[in-house]
Amino acid sequence: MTQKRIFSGIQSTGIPTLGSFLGAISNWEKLSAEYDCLFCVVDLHAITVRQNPETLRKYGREMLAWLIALGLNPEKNILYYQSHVPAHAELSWLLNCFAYMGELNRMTQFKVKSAKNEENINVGLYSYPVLQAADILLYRADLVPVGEDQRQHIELCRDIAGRFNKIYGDIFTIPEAYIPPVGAKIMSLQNPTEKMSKSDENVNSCVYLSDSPDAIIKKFKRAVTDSDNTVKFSQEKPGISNLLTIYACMTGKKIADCEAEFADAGYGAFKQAVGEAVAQNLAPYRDEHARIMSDIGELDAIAAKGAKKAAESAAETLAKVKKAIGFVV
Ligand code: ATP
Ligand code: LTN
Repeated sequence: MTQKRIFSGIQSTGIPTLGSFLGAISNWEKLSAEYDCLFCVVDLHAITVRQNPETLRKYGREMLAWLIALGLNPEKNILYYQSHVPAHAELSWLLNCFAYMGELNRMTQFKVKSAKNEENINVGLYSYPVLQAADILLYRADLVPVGEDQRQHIELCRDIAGRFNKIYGDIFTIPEAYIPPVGAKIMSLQNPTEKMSKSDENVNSCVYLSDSPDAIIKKFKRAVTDSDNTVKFSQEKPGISNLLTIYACMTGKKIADCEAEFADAGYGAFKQAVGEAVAQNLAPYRDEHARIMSDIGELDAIAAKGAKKAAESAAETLAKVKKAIGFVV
């Protein structure tokens, strides 16, 4: 039996955070043992928000190096940059003609990002989920491991694929989202009702994977909580619940056991313990990232190899799609 396939992507808009690590990349690493995987640095998506050219290039390479440092073996998984495989943009155009404006108008990420970038609500930002659908459908992915914020985009991808298949026959594989039971939405340390996001302007909101152990511990000490001083998971306590989730993910313990562990501790001791657990867990990855970044030639060679393999697989789907639509072949 052939292995089932995974596709997932991450934007090169900054240094990955503890949120992208727990919500997505750590699961990519776990699932990669059983699946045939493609992991893509989605730099075409990144330019839906204005980017400085040098910074975008730097973040692109850094992101690829993070994926490798976090355990995605380039010999076993296809790792590459989206802009290196033109089929993504090509299928995206075709799918634009099968996506409805009514659907795109409902996308939460579009609403949030347009509110944050009022001066640049571009068409790319609007059709972003269509390009995302193209990413997934090109490779006939069965499973798409993402954080909670991406659930709506995967639903839309399924809808577009189903609509296309209904007209043209069984062309696309309809993918499933894989959203982890714990850690699917890590919240900002400064505003625990908002998602931790690598493009947040407040650096204290995020733990970046590149942060030193000292910086990580300081950020957790400053984390916004409440005045009640009991370590309990509840809707009324978003800050503490977020810290409990992070601690549970880092230690592999159940939330209830974490609550019990800190039942008699104050917030100070709890925050210190969470900070230490995160700092300790992330330290080896940071060293590995530095090692990988010291050989850009090798990193670029990995990306080139990945793009070649991805392009071969994408070409098969694209040819089927074009034939089905009725282009002269
Ligand atoms: P940006 O801030 O540039 O929009 P982001 O940090 O929100 O980026 P990405 O890094 O592109 O998002 O997301 C990569 C993957 O990580 C996605 O699957 C996303 O759902 C997941 N992810 C991102 N942030 C979090 C978070 N705070 N909690 C859980 N999962 C997350
Ligand atoms: N939209 C996602 C990144 C992304 C993606 C994808 C995820 C682009 N293409 C395909 C899964 C599958 C984000 O904002 N994090």
